[in-house]
Amino acid sequence: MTHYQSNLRDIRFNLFEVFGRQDLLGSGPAEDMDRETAETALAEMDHLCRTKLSDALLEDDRNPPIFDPQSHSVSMPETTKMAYKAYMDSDWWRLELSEDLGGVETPPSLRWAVLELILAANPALYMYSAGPKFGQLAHQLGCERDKKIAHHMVERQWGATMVLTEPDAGSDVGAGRTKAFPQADGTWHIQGVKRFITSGEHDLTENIMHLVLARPVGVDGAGGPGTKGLSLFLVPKHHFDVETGELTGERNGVFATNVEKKMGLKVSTTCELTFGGTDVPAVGWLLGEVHNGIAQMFHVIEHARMMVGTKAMATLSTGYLNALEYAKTRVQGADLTTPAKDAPRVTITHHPDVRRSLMTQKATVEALRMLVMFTAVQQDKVWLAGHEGREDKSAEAVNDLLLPIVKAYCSERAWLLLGTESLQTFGGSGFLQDYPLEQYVRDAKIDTLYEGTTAIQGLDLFFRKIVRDRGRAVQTVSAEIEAWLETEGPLTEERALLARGAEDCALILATMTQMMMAVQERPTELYRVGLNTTRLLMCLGDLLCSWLLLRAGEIAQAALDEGGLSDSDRDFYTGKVAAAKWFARTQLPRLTAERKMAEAVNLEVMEIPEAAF
Ligand code: ST9
Repeated sequence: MTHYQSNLRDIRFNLFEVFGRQDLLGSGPAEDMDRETAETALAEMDHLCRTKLSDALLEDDRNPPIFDPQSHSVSMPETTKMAYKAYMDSDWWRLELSEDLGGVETPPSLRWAVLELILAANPALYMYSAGPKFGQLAHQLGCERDKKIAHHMVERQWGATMVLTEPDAGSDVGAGRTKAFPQADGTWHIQGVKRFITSGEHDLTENIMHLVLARPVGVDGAGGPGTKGLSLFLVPKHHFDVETGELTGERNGVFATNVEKKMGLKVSTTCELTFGGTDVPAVGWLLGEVHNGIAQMFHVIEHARMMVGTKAMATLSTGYLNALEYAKTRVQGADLTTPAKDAPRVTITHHPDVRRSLMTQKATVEALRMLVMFTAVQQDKVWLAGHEGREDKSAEAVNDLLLPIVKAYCSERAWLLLGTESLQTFGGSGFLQDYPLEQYVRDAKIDTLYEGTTAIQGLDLFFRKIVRDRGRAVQTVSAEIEAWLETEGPLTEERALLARGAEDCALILATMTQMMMAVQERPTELYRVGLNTTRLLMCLGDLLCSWLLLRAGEIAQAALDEGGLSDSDRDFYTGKVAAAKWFARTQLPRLTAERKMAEAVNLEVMEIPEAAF
């Protein structure tokens, strides 16, 4: 039986009952993607995940890829190879591509809804299969040559990687030392060592296209210090004919020089790549023939941050559903109100603390799904505007604001709850490999780390997405929450909690803004801001999630009030109302305490000597 469990009912509820995505389907740019096709995509992807994609995740955790340092090659386990082939044969990855590259125009909200499924079943497969999507970027940003290469990347289904990190340049990408030397024929030779490269080496595809940040040498106006001096290069593993895409049989000078041994997600290779470390030069092309590397790479990073948040949510979803299934059958102890020694034993769902745990898991994962979907709705607006030849700057800014929250809040909440609640539901059995939870915990930890740690997301949120934006996007979202609070709705107690929570968040923000204003006078005020950036991110996550769940809860309450529901729908809507109330009542009151802590932050922790730690 597969480890993978999905909640299609909740995904459909979000898409169609809360966010009205059917209005985008079957017309305009998504003419070929009508509601029926969307439903088919969800159902078929779910079936594929259940039958062909999910088993490899667990099996190959125990049987990970094998690295041969002599040949610098990786042999992937057969199970993963078969699963990968099944996914590529299914063509569902084409939902992420535009029509001119052989894709099916699909609103981002539906794409992320479908991707949630594979990210729960086998996230490594998604990452290995992302080559065509990288091709989309090369097509979008590239010159005529790059567009040809992009077509090969899609048609020949090459793998691809994002290559930023170096041994001494992790969060600080601008410290990267890899160099790029221009050649007379217009190509570049790349030299340096890159680390932590996801999917950097494998034998799933005939070629791998590396998108590499490197610092040009001896070129006017390029190659300066920091991130702005980095340019982006397309560097293939194997040389090929640019016109036809046929491999020439020659190896390019980029080699895997290590594959990391990791805590989790073992089937996804994490490689050290050495460029130009032998006699064979690592030849690349400058993407778009412009020196604008970090901005170009951020197209990939933004997509990957959304992907990581969605992956975290998806893992918590399958984790919770596994825990729920176990709890419904696990008989242990008597009901708390029947203390007699010979009282009948009950399933653990009868115990208050198990109910607390299950409802916390349910409410959180449903909240995270809504956060992902709400963000994807902003992407829908940007996507639609693009197709109509205009820009939606407001939606772009709100999407930018939400991305660090999706990435960091989803990953922190998911990792924590998978360990403290989902695994815990199994008691000691959760520690065993008989159940998938111990692996989910290991696999999900990386989500708080890669694609920018939680600390980086907190800095990005405050300094770039709020201060630099002059608070416009945050104001747009808070106005939306306020407008909702002004409407009438049945969950009055929880609405009052939300109003209080919104005030607390506004006060945290005001406190941090005041600290910023005092920086000229006292530069160390920046430390006080820095001591609050992660707190702010998590608080905004709590607030947004509470609001979204309450919106869902009131829609569910209306359906219950209207009546005429099937048993399963009645249960579903009852659960939605309960989850909304639970989350608001357990999370929102904490915001007042967080606000007080934010206001009270002082510099003591910065002033004690390092040796005192
Ligand atoms: C990794 C791999 O961890 C993990 C898994 C990979 C899975 C791969 C599969 C995914 C599939 C994806 C396919 C996608 C294909 C794409 C499709 C698209 C059609 N937003 O503040 P400054 C830019 S990899 C946007 O001064 P510092 C901006 O251009 C490793 N842009 O930064 C800005 O210029 P300006 C992941 C942003 O102090 C410029 O950068 N590593 C943003 O120089 C400079 O900005 C990391 O994530 C943003 N939020 O550098 C690194 N921020 O200001 C983490 C910056 O003029 N570290 N830019 O606009 C950071 O993010 C740092 O904050 C830093 C700081 C490096 C940016």
